[in-house]
Amino acid sequence: MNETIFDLETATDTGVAGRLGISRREFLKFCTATAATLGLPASAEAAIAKAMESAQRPSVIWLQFQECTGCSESLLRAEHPTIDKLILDVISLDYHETLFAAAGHQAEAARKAAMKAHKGKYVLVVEGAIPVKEKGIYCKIGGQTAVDMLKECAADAAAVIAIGSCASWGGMPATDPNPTGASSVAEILGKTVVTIPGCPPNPYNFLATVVHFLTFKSLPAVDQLGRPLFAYSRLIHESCERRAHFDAGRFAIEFGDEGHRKGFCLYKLGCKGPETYANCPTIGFNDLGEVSWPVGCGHPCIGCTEKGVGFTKPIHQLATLKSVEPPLFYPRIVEGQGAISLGGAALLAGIAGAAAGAVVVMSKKLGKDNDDQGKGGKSGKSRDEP
Ligand code: FSX
Ligand code: SF4
Ligand code: F3S
Repeated sequence: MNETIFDLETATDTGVAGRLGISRREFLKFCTATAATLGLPASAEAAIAKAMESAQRPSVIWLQFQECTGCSESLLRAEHPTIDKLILDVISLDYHETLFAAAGHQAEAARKAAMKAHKGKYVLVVEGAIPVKEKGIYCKIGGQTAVDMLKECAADAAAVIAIGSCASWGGMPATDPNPTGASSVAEILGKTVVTIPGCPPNPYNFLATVVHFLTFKSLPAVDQLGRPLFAYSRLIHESCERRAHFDAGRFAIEFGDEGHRKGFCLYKLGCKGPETYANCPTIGFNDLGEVSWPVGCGHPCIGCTEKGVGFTKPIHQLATLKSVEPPLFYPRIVEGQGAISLGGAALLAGIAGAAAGAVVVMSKKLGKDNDDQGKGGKSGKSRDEP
């Protein structure tokens, strides 16, 4: 059987790239990076590019309940190529309270119309927790409780994605004593849904999930909490740029002390990286380089992606060490140093998820001398620089 060959060289000249106002090269780089984020081989680039070129944009209904809108904000603030443009190009956002120009009855009518027109085919994205105490009166939209609106919209959805920690497991609104009975999407629907926790979540994890759905017509593999394995299968502690200091017993003890200024490990300041599953250190936020994540900026991870850790454990409480074994992907700081190409790193990282993270960590760790480690591994360069 002859398969249709998708021509990467020509297909995007007038397609997504043209619509977004970015170069074809930038678009293909994005497809490659998304494939790596998803833990897929580079050959998946063509399939991703083809799916994103498709004229059939899935209808998305985006609900917002008990939250701060940080999830939407983080999506809109991402750059290179601007993720908001990408998202709005590959999906048809038919209902979003913050972004809609419409208001009141007009907005609600648009939601109902989209649900009817795309029955069984639309993607439902939920941001924020859902209060259940006092029959759900603590969050109402257009006179309807959040509980009822979620159930109504989920009934005919092709897929449900809970974005942010609030929707994923209750997050900040569910903090003890949880006066409103803030609950997760899965608790309300009584089934596992795909969750993208984080407060806010990393927009690339959401985008990669949507691209997976577009490309393969299915959502990515998830763990028992609904978190995509490509993003949440590794502890932050495994990929952290300060891990060599942890292994060497070099810790910041107080904010601003010598260890803190030198970029030592933040474990004794309460860093929850050792019990938090997320890819923050490997993909960072906002394309600002390797300091653009909490620990990179000198603040302990508070475990915002992890139920029972974020907004639950006091910030200065020591983390539970879920794994004490040093990572496989970089040498101890007392060992000799070598050099490795990105290609070689990718090969060793394999394709089983978080490959991009492994590449970044290996490339950062190998080829650096002990003195550089003592400075916290900060080169001042962006991730894209050699
Ligand atoms: Fe929650 Fe998202 Fe934190 Fe805020 O809306 S995960 S409070 S960043 O916005 O839901
Ligand atoms: Fe990094 Fe925190 Fe682990 Fe230290 S404890 S290595 S700062 S994740
Ligand atoms: Fe959250 Fe920790 Fe990442 S606080 S953003 S899970 S580094």
